[in-house]
Amino acid sequence: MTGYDYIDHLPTDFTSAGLRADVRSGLLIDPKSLPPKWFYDKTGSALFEEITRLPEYYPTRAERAILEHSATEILARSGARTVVELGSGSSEKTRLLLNALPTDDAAYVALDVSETALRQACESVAADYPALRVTAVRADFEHQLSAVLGSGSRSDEGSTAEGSPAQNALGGRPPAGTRSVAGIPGAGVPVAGAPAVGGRMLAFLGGTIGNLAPEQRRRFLAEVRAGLGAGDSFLLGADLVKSPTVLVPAYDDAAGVTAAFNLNVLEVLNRQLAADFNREDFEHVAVWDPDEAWIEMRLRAVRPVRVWIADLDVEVKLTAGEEIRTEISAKFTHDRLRAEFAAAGFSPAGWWTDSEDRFSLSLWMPV
Ligand code: AVJ
Repeated sequence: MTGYDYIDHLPTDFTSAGLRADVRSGLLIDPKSLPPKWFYDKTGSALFEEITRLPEYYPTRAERAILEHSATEILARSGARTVVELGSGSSEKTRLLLNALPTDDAAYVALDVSETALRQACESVAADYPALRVTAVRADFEHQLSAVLGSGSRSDEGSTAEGSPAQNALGGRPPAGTRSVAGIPGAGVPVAGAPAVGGRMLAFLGGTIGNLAPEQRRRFLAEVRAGLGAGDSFLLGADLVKSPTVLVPAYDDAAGVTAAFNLNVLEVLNRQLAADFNREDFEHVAVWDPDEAWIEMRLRAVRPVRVWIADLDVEVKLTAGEEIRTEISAKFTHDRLRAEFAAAGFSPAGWWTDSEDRFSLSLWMPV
């Protein structure tokens, strides 16, 4: 196997249409907010990679330590031959999971919204794991999971409507001759990302689940559950509740990288929507909300601000001190995760933390 297959599930106007809708529903009402997914343009993705190396930002290192220690055990418990990763980004930590896959007849499917990130990651994974079947799927995991996973396990094959390419991306074997040429989008062509035997382990690493508000999270877990069948499993990386003296600096580092990451979203709006935000008008704020158990990142106007968003033909006004919420990053306890997964129809199959109990990996099976 050389190269990788590429499937694009996103409409071509995904970015512009989604960003416009989010700006309308987030900045034209009070209190103001923007979803965190717009952080990750080229600059934002590079700044995030820099964040993961900061002394204050422990989650990436803690998660990597768990994977280094326990990836083999996790894979053995899951019984998976296919790893499907949601929000794969650079796929860097994922390699620790891939190392633990069987060397024959195994597959890796990476899902991300960024074509650049997907292609870079899958190209290098395919080069370093020549026996692995690698598929890149450009999709929004919050809204397109059922299209990507199909509904239920592959043992449902034949009993469910799997005729449409959109439903067949990862589930079953493709009709002969329908594999796309490696690296070339195979216009609507079903591509088998999964081998015929062995379960699929859906991996959602990094603590990104913390970006979802409780109701969003509930819907997400329900969709994951609906997409998994017998033999499949879900591996979650989740950051744990701890002292604000550790949490707050992780989101407000001394070098100001997180501040630059937060402020960069204004440049995204300037470029994508022809807005005229001036980043000097805002300061980075990170606060711990103990009732919600989440970190909130905000951009606070340091003076009265008027911004013209040309593409939307609207003006946004902020008073001095007014804040735009740009991210929530929820932190969890073992009990909380167990309760939410039980409510979504999962049973626990494993729990691993780093030596300082800062971060968790947990494995769940559909009931
Ligand atoms: C990529 C969502 C896991 O919430 O810790 C890092 C993003 N924001 N610093 C997180 C982030 C500020 C990160 N996630």
